[in-house]
Amino acid sequence: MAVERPVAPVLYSFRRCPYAIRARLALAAAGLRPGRDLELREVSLKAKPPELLEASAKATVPVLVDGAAVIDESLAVMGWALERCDPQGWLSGWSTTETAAMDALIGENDGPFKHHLDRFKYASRFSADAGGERDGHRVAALAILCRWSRRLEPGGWLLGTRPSLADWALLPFVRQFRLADPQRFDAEPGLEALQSWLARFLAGPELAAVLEIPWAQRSPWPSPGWLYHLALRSEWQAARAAGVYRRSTRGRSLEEVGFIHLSQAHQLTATYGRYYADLDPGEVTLLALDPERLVAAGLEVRLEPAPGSGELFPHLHGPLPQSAVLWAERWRP
Ligand SMILES: N[C@@H](CCC(=O)N[C@@H](CS)C(=O)NCC(=O)O)C(=O)O
Repeated sequence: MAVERPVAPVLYSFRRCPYAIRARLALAAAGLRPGRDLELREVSLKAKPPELLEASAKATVPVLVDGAAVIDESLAVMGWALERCDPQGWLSGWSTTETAAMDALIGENDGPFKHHLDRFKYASRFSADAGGERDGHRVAALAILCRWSRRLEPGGWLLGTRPSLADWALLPFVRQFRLADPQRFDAEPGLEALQSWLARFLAGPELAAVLEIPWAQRSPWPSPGWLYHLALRSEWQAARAAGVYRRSTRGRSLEEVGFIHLSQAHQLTATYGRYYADLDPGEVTLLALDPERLVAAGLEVRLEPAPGSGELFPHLHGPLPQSAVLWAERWRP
């Protein structure tokens, strides 16, 4: 009798998102690994997969889907992970007063600090007077950092002699502040304790691990809800300039074949192996297509059998408009 395997939890994540980074830190600390204990789905924030939108209406990352449960706040994902296993005592072993201090620090980070950080780091998105206001937000964020720095004993952590949930939850945001101007951050007076606090995290293995594969994928997860085309990079670049793509497959045009060869997500690896494996992967671009946008553009996609195997492949009958392309990424076998 076939034994049904439990479906692993799914984590929707974005490599550079500080909220997703802190969730990954906790999941990794709990001993969980992508591929073994959970499925990691890297997303493009500009083109979120339909599965994420269906799971969580607000569709921010991270989102953890565990069976029927949808956890769509990074702190709750951290709690989910540490409830399973908290070997370093991020959450356990602290007094009620210490836990309240942790909550206050995280609240200050997620509230006022993040507010100023965004307006300092992404000034042009928030205001026309980018330059002047930007400095004001930097100063305000810096005042919070100085307060945090004063809490730290030299060589210590926010709540004493070992790192707690607060240190790990704040880390990606302080790192992001530093990344906006690393030299200035490192030379900032009054911040010495926090500078060495951050430097220790930056040199350690935990943060490095969740910024690398398998925790941080370089390309978005190919949703089964979308369609795909493997293109030669040079041909895709030429098409972008023209606004429309008219190649059918490698070495053949839409006019010669009558349609553009597409793949479903599960067919991609085999398609690459059959037609592009002799090329440097950097020469191949993966295009993710939104079937709804193709239909809206008056185009028809038919599932048709491939000669020989009879396997059904989607065929696009018409030129591919750039507007239907959700993302184009270097192919990563
Ligand atoms: N309160 C949420 C915030 C998560 C959040 O805002 N994530 C950003 C990326 S860093 C996001 O997904 N933004 C949605 C978007 O850009 O569309 C949490 O803690 O998980």
